[in-house]
Amino acid sequence: MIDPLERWAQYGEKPDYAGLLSFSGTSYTQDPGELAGFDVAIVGAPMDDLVSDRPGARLAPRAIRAASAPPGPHLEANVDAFAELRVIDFGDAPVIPADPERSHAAIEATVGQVLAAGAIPVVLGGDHSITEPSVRAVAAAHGPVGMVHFDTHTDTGTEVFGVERSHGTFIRRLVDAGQLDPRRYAQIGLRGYWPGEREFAWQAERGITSLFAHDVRDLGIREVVRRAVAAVGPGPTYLTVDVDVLDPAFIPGTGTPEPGGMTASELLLGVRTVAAELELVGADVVEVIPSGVGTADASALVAERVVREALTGIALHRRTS
Ligand SMILES: [Mn+2]
Repeated sequence: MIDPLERWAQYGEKPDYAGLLSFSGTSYTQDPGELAGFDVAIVGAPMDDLVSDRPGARLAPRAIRAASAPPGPHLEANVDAFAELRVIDFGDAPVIPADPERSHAAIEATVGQVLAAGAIPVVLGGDHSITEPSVRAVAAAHGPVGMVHFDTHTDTGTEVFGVERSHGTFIRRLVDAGQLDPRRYAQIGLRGYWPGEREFAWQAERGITSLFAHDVRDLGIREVVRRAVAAVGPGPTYLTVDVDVLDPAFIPGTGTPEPGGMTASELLLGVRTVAAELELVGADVVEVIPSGVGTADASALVAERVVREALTGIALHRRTS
């Protein structure tokens, strides 16, 4: 295990731009035997072979790690997640360029190692297809999961350009395989022009809860999240955040941008609330295309804060449960 802070120990923090690249400067290991005792492990899933529009999300795990922030208490939630949780960076899954099936197998195996150690995996995508192997591993450990899914799109297609394994189909595949419980599944932030009647009919038949971007606008984020939390309820729950749920103003780099989205403020509060109120057993943030270096990368920066809000919520959840 490597502690990137070691050389700056007397200051209690290191400059974001210096030293080994790990999430928030946490300790780093690639040895599953060293995961014991950790509450959360960060896993990179750097693949974007299954995106239907703009590629580049394979570069996101490094960019999110580089868009870091100093440690300390969350000023609104009044909790320091890194003081209350033991968090480790478990490195990247050994993905294979241009071989999405083997990359998915590598992601499932690496997330499985985190779960076997009793830690919560937090996965940095990658295109949104990486949620399929990640949830598969989580369901193998915990049984079928509930889910809160922030996204512009439902990702419940049967195929995209005739391709069944895609960043637009993994939700249907997980529901059909029995790994995602549709009655404990809520989507937040839907808008735009896809999918169509057939997909929404399929969703309605299975009891999936759909909350749209116009619901966030008309009801407010607190009420929308309250409805999602009520729909999901008790039991193991997975959080997936496709950053294209944000308005492109907040996320200059993403695979399939759609105007008219949520603000960063709404998303960060929503993620923290979901993590605090539900029983999170896994999470991911996906579809970030880096567009700058370090904290100059606004897309990676907001994704880094999404992960921090999830960690803050997990810390709050453990205080009350
Ligand atoms: Mn998506």
